[in-house]
Amino acid sequence: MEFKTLLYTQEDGIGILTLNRPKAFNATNYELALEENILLDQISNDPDLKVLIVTGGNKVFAAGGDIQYMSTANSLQMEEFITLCNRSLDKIASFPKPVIAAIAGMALGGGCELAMACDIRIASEGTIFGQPEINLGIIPGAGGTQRLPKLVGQAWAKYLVMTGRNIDAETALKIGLINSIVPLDKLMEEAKKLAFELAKKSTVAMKAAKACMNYGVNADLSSGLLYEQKNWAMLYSTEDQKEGMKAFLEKRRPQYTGR
Ligand code: CO8
Repeated sequence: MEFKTLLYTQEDGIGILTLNRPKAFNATNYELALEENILLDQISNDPDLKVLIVTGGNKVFAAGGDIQYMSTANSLQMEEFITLCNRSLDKIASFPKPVIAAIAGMALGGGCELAMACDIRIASEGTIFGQPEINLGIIPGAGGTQRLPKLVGQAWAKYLVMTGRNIDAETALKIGLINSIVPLDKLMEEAKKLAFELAKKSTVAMKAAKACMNYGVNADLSSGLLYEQKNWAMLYSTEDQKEGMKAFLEKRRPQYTGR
C-alpha cells in the first residue's frame, strides 16, 4: 500500500519506517497517525521482518503534533486524534520485534514520545529533545507524562514537561533518554548494524524478553518475576533454545528459526 505521510522499505529482515512530512518537520496530523496504525498492523506479524527501524530521515526526526491541524480543533476531534496517536505508539511499544529509533535533528513533543515508544534510541550529534507542549498551553498527550518519568525518573521528566525546555543529545544520553550518539552520516549505518545484530538472535526469545520488560514496567515485582519465570520456562519448548545451547556446546554460531 502507498502511504502519503510515510515511507516503508523492508530488506533482509529489517524494516525501515520513515516519517515523510518534511515541510512540516514530520509533524503528526490525523493522516499520519492513521497511516502509521495501518502500516504497523500490516507488518507486525510478517515472519520475514525481524527488526523495525523508525526514523524521520537525516534532518528532523519529528517536531510533534501538527500545530496547524491542532490549533482549530475541538476536544472531541482531539480525543479521536490522540487516541489514534496513542494506538500507534502502543503498537510500536508492544511490537513483537525490537524497534530502534534512529533520531536526527530534533525529537520534540510527540516526536520525543514516538522515540520513547521504541525500544532503543540512537541519536545523531546535535539532536535536541524536548516536551514543549506547556509552551502551547497544553500538556504531552502520547506518553510524555507517563513513559518519560519511567525512562528518566520524575526529576528530569518534571523539568522537561514543566519548563518546556529542550535538552541536547549529550544530556539525553546522560539521563538515559537515549542509548547512544553517533555522527549524522553514520546514523542509519549504526541503526542498521544494530538491527542486523538483533535480527540474528532468536525471534521467539526476543519477543519474550520484550514482553517481560514491558509487563514489568507496570507490574509489582512479584508479578513481574512470575511473568518472567513463565516465559523463561516456556522457551524450553522451542527449537531455538535447543539450537542456542547446542551451538554453545559445539562452539559454533547458532542458526535460529524462530520456532
Ligand atoms: N506542527 C506543524 N508544523 C510544524 C511543526 C509542528 N509541530 N514544527 C515545525 N513545523 C513547520 C513550521 O510551521 C515551518 O513550516 P513553514 O515553513 O511552512 O512555515 C517548518 O515546519 C519549519 O519550522 P520553523 O520555520 O519553525 O523552523 P525552525 O528550524 O526555526 O524551528 C522547530 C524548528 C524548533 C521544530 C520549531 O518549528 C518548533 O518549535 N516547532 C514546534 C515544536 C512543538 O512545539 N512541538 C510540540 C507540538 S504539540 C505535541 O506534540 C502534542 C502531541 C500530540 C500528538 C502525538 C503524536 C505522536
